Amino acid sequence: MTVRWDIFCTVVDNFGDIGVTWRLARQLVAEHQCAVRLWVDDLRAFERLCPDIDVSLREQWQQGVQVCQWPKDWPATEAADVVIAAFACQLPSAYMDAMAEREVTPLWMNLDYLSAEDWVIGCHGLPSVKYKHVQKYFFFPGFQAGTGGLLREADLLERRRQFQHDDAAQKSFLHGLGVVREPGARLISLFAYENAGLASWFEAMATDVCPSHVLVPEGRVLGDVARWLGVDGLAPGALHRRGGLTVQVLPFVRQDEYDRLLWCCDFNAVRGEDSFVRAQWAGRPLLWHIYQQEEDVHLEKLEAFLRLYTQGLSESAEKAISGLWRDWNAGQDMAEHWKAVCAEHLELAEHAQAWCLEQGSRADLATALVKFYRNWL
Ligand code: TRH
Repeated sequence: MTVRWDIFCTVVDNFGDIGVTWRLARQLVAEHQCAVRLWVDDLRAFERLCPDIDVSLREQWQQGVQVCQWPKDWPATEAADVVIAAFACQLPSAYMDAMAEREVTPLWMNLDYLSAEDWVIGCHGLPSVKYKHVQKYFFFPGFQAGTGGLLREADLLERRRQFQHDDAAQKSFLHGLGVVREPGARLISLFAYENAGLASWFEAMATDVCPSHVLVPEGRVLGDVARWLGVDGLAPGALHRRGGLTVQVLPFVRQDEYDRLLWCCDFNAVRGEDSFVRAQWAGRPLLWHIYQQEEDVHLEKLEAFLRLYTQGLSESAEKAISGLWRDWNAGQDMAEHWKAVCAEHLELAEHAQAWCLEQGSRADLATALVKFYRNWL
């Protein structure tokens, strides 16, 4: 029998909430033959990463997933076999009653935010609160054994490998975005929040003998880029040169295209949660702009990830990459650590591949969720 899943997503801000739940929904349908409804409260955010979405529809099918607008007046609907509340979102009370009224109690899980902190292992899979007799469980993504793993489609790494070995495919993909790769230039993608450290990084690239070509999808960091360039505003298609640095603004592309953009680049600056994971699957060195939280708790998450990620690196490569990440997340001068990262590029590139392979050898998050359900039954 087909297992029915309901995934609930409230878009707090940005694109991570919908980015993660949309990926998970598609994978459950495509690889685990589940029937999935994805309840989303903001279809406009969804439309940015999946332009096929029709924001006027209450219900629509996209890639085998039933996408439903999360209505203000909750309709009478039966609860599914498995219910996922993404990132601690609050389910409609009528839906919670529907869960409690089911003849067979559903499995109810909270899909949590990603963290490399050790406590995650101890909390993953534990019971959380109850609604009537319906028990909720914590499900934590993570990088280590004992966590729920990372979202990764079954064929992802093979598709990525083939693409990275196919110069013509990369050229044609970049061409479609209006990008012509300059011979010898480092190709860098930049997806970040506002960042005061950007000027020092761009300055370092502009004065470097090795040219850099930075691709910036439309988004929050563009204001800092425009300020550094000394221009009034920036829109997709804009291209500016300063010394050895070429800056090019790209449109915000659909999720699958964003993956390919990451696969093409020698270095990827990413942010939040989903692009951060996708950059790791690209197998290339990366820079993470972590989502800022109150009382700087995000800095502990940053350090926890660095502790794991940098294992096995030489002292100089570890210092270079950790230093750069800390500078970026503190909005500080990046010049010194950027130069060090460039000097360590070969080691960091090999390390990124090895990290990707190691993470790729673990069960992916969708498979882990399905297993959790089977074991719970
Ligand atoms: O948009 P984000 O900053 O989302 C954040 C984080 O998830 C954070 O943890 C959360 O608390 C906050 O939202 C509310 O970064 P993230 O997670 O990388 O999500 C971006 C999504 O956008 C990801 O799925 C990739 C996608 N994307 C595209 O589809 N096309 C693009 O051109 C780009 C740049 C991104």
